[in-house]
Amino acid sequence: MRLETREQAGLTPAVKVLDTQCPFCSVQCKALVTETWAPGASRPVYTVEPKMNAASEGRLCIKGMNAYQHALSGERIMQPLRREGAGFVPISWDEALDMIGKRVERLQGIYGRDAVGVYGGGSLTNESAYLLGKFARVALRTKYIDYNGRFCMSAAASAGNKAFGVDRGLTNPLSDIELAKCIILAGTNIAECQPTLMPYFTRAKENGAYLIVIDPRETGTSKLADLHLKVKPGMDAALANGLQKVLLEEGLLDEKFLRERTNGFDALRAHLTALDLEEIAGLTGVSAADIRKAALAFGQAPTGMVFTARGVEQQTDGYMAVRAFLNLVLMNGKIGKPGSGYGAVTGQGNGQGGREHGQKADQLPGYRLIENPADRAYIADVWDIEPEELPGKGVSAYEMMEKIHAQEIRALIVMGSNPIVSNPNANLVEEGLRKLDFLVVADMFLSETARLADLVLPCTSYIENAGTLTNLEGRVLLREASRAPIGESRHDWRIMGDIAEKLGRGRYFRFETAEDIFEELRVASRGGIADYYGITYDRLRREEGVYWPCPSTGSAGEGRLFADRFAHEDGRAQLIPVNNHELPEPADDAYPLYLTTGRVLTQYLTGVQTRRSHTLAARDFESFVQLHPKAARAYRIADGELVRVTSRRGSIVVRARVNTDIRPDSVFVPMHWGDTQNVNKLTLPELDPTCRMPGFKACAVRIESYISESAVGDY
Ligand SMILES: Nc1nc2c(c(=O)[nH]1)N[C@H]1C(S)=C(S)[C@@H](COP(=O)(O)OP(=O)(O)OC[C@H]3O[C@@H](n4cnc5c(=O)[nH]c(N)nc54)[C@H](O)[C@@H]3O)O[C@H]1N2
Ligand SMILES: Nc1nc2c(c(=O)[nH]1)N[C@H]1C(S)=C(S)[C@@H](COP(=O)(O)OP(=O)(O)OC[C@H]3O[C@@H](n4cnc5c(=O)[nH]c(N)nc54)[C@H](O)[C@@H]3O)O[C@H]1N2
Ligand code: SF4
Ligand SMILES: [Mo]
Repeated sequence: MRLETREQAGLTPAVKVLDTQCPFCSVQCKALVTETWAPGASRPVYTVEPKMNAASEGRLCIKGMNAYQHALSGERIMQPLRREGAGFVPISWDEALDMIGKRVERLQGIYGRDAVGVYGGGSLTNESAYLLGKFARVALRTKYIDYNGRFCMSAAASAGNKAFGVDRGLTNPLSDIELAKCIILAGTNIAECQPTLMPYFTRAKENGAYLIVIDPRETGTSKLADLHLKVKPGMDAALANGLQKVLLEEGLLDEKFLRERTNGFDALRAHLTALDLEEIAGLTGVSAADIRKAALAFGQAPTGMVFTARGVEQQTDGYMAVRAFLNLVLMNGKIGKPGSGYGAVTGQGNGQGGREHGQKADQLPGYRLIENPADRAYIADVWDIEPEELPGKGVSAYEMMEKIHAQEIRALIVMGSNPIVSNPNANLVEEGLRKLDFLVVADMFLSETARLADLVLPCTSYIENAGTLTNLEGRVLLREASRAPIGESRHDWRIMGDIAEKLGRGRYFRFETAEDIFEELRVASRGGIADYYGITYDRLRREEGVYWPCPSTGSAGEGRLFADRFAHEDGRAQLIPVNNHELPEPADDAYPLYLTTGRVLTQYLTGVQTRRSHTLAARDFESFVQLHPKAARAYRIADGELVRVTSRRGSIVVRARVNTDIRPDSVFVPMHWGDTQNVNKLTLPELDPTCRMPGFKACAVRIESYISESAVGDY
């Protein structure tokens, strides 16, 4: 007879440790989730502890600490769901896959292959993001694929590509931050959005760094600043022009660097000379004295770094606004050295890797271009198809929604996004998605978008799904998974393979593990800008992350870029004159306030996951509108009351938070809530002409008390 162990006999707790990584932001903090079954207990207890790794240095924020709660939530979808009337019925995978095969074939038969679109996300692992691009082009053979990163990284990505010849979030490793003597944080709220990075900035301050924050609001980040420039929403390009003008006037230029390593300074000089600082002060709402103070601090510091995030980038001039900050860095020669560089603070967990391997409308793996004949030939060879079989380029995320609305796209497969809440001009997006002949959503939960679907496919969560993710530094990390998929949920990459089989294209998608896919990705990215060829799972296990570009298994990967040359063919960076932005929708008598949008510490994106974590939901259960006491007085609104916020496109109702942290001419609403609190019902459909980024962060609104006039407070 076999003796029971003490654990099997229920005498000591059964303990299982899951070695994992937070599913949320771009820092990708490592964590250990421990599941303990006490003897006789009916459910396990979970504890979470941070795990040491180079980026997070062993920290975790409140979202990472509580992420396991959504993964283990009773609301997880356990089986494929088919729409029936107003509700859903569970069906088998066989039925679900059959349905996809038949509907896709029928719709493509009638309307052509491009009638089916694919919409991905920056939470997907590199393996799934890579495969999604291949799935669209090889299984569905459609040109329409794009992803939510369009709303996130596209402005900084195009600016990096044009200015430097490459786009990688940070040009320097995080460890360089403490070497910077002046740091500009423009439109980035690190304290709430990448909280575990804050110690890098506090260490820099301890080393004597001067910190400048550019944000229309006082935030957890600006509280650390030596100088806070409370810019008017959308006016960063003008502000950055002002900073450059002062550098020019004060002779704070790195002439040698400009001569030897850049192109385009003469045109930039002429442009800056013609600008007027007082006019810029008027446009930006920042005094000329403060602009001068900031410019001198940056220009005179021996080292310095500039970081931008969505405050600067989610504008209809996002691309040019980032270019303006890159001009500033280059004019002063502050790049490619220890403690000097630029960073676009990446957003989603795999916001970096998710934009490198083919989820974008115009892209093939390794940052290759779908319109470039050599790139097409290379990838066709890796995929074992003819180059002519590859479709051309499609359109950006929001433009796909317009094509859906116009019924040019008749079916959509969504993987890793909740577009009905996260797209601008959400009313039009919802109208469009309702018109689709066939909407398939792969998700862990019935998100607002999944609720509209014809078919919902249950995918695995971060603790079940192994794969690589690339953090904001360009460091590739391996997320292990030691928990089996719950219910009948399947990994995203498996779902794609299963659908491909039904479409008769299965032979291109027969992978057993995520590592098998990574092995193909390595080859597909080889020789591209984002070269992962030298990275293997084995190395990732041993080395706790490897930076790209990494062309060979012997290569260490590059932590700091541009020490000797930029990635353009001539090795030089490109400067460019940038116009002061004109807002697409200036405030006027009917819509007198600027609405800007963003994030709070406890919630993540459209909140589908964080609202299902009881600890996080309890902290911020509903949305709000932040407004200044002056605005509250003018529009007779009391703190805590319900307010209707209206733009030319729609209206929402949220609770007032009145405080002096925000400019009197602006209001702020977070993006984490859907339905009647979906701030994107208000935002603009206009896109940046270069990168197709929406202007999420500046449109005109009016506000009024929702309940009654009698609730007016006395300030
Ligand atoms: N807690 C939390 N963390 C997150 C996320 C989350 O949802 N929740 N999302 C992740 C993702 S995907 C992303 S992209 C990042 C986003 O990270 P951030 O870009 O840092 O976050 P946001 O709050 O969108 O915007 C940053 C700041 O820009 C300011 N801002 C608004 N308009 C303007 C403007 O016109 N100019 C300037 N200079 N500033 C302006 C806002 O007041 C805000 O404080 O965060 C990641 N981390
Ligand atoms: N007004 C306004 N709008 C914004 C922004 C803003 O600042 N203001 N920010 C924009 C930005 S930067 C971003 S990144 C977007 C993001 O917005 P969305 O793309 O909508 O991102 P999420 O809310 O993370 O949606 C992800 C969905 O995928 C599911 N999911 C999570 N992980 C996985 C996975 O591994 N596989 C699959 N199949 N599903 C998964 C989640 O449950 C959730 O339903 O929003 C943009 N919209
Ligand atoms: S949300 Fe970001 S900072 Fe917080 S634990 Fe997760 S990865 Fe780390
Ligand atoms: Mo993002």
